[in-house]
Amino acid sequence: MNKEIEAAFNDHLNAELYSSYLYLSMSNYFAAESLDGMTSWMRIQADEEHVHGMKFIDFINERNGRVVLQQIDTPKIEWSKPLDAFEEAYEHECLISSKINTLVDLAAKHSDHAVIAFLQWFINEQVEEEATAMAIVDKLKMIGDNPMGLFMIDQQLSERTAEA
Ligand code: OFO
Repeated sequence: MNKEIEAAFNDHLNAELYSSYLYLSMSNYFAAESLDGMTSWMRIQADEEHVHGMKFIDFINERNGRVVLQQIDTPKIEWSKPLDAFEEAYEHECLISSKINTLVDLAAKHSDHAVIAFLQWFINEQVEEEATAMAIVDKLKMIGDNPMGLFMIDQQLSERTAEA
């Protein structure tokens, strides 16, 4: 595996694991707020990000690269309201999308088509994840400070199940 791509993949797998940490932290914030649906939704999101990190690990190993695990930053633990947490989740997804785009550019620079093919799955996933987070942000903005609205969104989010 090209060394520059290997280093960038190691950095990116750290970013995916940080995403998992961040969403786990948000999940615990929602638990403290007794928002069970959001707690569960974010926990599933955290699990998915962990899987994303594992996909990078598997790919690096398959290509005879070397996985180097790095320290994972401590995520924040408090948000002022659910809307703030979901807005931050949306912004974080946009950041991850831009990092994936940079990886694609790097792979193109080295004409590594296998890497580009691998990253294609993440490009599609990010489109979905940005849209999902934005849809929740929009709903939370719509309800404002209405507790009944928050209760209903929380109920809706409790219906999310882990992907098989
Ligand atoms: Fe949602 O970030 Fe992974 O890819």
